[in-house]
Amino acid sequence: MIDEKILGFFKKRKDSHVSGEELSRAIGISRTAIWKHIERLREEGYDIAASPHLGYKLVSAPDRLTEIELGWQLKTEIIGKKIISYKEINSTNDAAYSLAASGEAEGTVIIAEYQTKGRGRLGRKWISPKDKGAYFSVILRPDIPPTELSVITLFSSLAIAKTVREAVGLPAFIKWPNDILIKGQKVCGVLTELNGEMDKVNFVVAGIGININTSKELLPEGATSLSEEKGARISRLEFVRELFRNLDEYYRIFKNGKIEAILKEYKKLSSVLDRRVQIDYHNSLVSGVAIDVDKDGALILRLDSGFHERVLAGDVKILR
Ligand code: BT5
Repeated sequence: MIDEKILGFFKKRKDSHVSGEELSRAIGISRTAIWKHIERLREEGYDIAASPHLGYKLVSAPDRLTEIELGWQLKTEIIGKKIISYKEINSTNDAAYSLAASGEAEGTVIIAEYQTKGRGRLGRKWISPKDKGAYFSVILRPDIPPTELSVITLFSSLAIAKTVREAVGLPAFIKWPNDILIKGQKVCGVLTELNGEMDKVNFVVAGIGININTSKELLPEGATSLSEEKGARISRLEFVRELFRNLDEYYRIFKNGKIEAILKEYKKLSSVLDRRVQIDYHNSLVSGVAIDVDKDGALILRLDSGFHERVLAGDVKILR
């Protein structure tokens, strides 16, 4: 809280100094205590200049995904109202799941700079190189039956693709159900998990892993990062803050029942629609032309027999 207050002062003053005296009076702790906090912030990567007559001045903040930096004037209504940040964690999805199970509010985000057990679907691994990407999970409490879980993946993917396009200027597409691709390479994956009963969802954890400043050598074959594609380092903080805003906006549109509007945008960015695909679902293969995504987030295939098949999950291979 004190670090937050000190940083708040710096940010309001932008380019001018704040004296130790003023900080001490405003925050209600001694000047020595202020100095100790400044030292701690410096250890965190904040470049804070000190001058004997003028006081302290923030020269630059680190590109760290901390609750203080991410939450600063974020102005979202639901997503990120509370942010809990870690330097290292096993999996943000696991942490969010247990918090949600003990009553944590909707919108809370768990984010980490490194995951020792980042997970994909079906027990697969999500490689999470330290300080390079963004790995976070959002707790949601939507009023939907479990069969509509895919809709959460759907609007999350759309928010990610839109952020990549607008904030970074790269041509991101969505590969149903949960991949974001740039030029056919995976830059982001979404892992949506739920806790519920037959007809009611208690909570959903939407986990997002995105490669931001990650070099290709650290990633599996067929993966890429925003910086590799852009040819420049990306501000992770700015990107993630913008992503929170877009997730917030699409979640609110979804809550207002405007799924058709989301689908319309989604379909424009789909890399599978109108393509011939093969889907691996629980080790059974089905192929056909992907012709639609319905309001539950299911993919509709036109099989060679002419029949339509509705697929709720699976791994898609684009054949042509
Ligand atoms: C996914 O699974 O794509 C969902 C990934 C979700 C990760 C986030 S990070 C925050 C939160 N906490 C977690 O523990 N997880 C979520 P799936 O469609 O099953 O894809 C997994 C496959 O993607 C792996 O088998 C690899 O082939 C590939 N992969 C692994 N790490 C990758 C990376 N960093 N970038 C691109 N591809 C990767």
